[in-house]
Amino acid sequence: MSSAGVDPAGLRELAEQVARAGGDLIRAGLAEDPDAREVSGTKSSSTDIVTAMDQAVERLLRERLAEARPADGLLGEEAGYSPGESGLTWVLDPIDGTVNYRYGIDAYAVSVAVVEGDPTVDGAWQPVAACVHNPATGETWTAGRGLGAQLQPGDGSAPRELKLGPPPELGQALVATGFGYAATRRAGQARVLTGVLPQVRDIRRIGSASLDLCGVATGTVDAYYERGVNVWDIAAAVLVLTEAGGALAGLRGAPAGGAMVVGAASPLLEGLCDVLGQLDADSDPT
Ligand code: LIP
Repeated sequence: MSSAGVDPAGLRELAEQVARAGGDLIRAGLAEDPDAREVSGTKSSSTDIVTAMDQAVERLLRERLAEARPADGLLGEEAGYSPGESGLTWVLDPIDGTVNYRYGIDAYAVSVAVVEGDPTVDGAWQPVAACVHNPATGETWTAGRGLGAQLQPGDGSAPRELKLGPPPELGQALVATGFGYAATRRAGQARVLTGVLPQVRDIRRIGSASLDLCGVATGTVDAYYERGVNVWDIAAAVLVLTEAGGALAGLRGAPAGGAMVVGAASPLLEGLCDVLGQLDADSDPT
């Protein structure tokens, strides 16, 4: 499908409906049993957990999208990739920030994006519409290609358009980051952190890439970087940030992706990329 046949407004509405339905399921589960955060398994390491709720939410997202858009592809953190015929693929993280959900920390999100291109290849996909919904706070970010980015606060107050102003210089920047689940990678990320920390205002480790990037779009942090995130962690929030006037990059001219994601407004983006490049932040310890 060409961009000409795509309806960002209608797709944005569907993304929000589906993400909110996932949030409703999470809230209903916690209302029945506030301790309903049981871990159902682990993935890449003993700390990379998946909960029964992750799996239940992704099933719901897939059911709703298959019913509404049967020709589209689906790519989710828990159930993998099912290519479609339409040229569009829905990229799903049922709970981004699973560890926060498990521990009752209100920083996790249902992330729903629809993209053109191949979401399995860094730099080969472009988001068309997106929703990032925090079920704990009610905060809901939406974006559509060319339609801007919006934040609906969780307290019912009026939604607002997100527009980034000029960013601070690097030394005044509040920078969010995250860490992987493998000990070797975490050791490398700790080394990079000791190089970044003296050069910025401060660091925040929130625990959800989608909320980190939405935080840049909202202005609650000035920049975000992380090595090792997956497309489902960021696909929706990437559109929120770019539609709010921000930008994303990898290092040394590479596209944002698994090696490194950096998100900020220019020229802070370029300055942080330079520091991370000097620290070889897109590689692991040998
Ligand atoms: C999380 C990311 C976060 C990262 C965590 C984890 P998950 O995704 O959103 O940025 O630092 O280690 O990968 O696993 O909760 O979907």
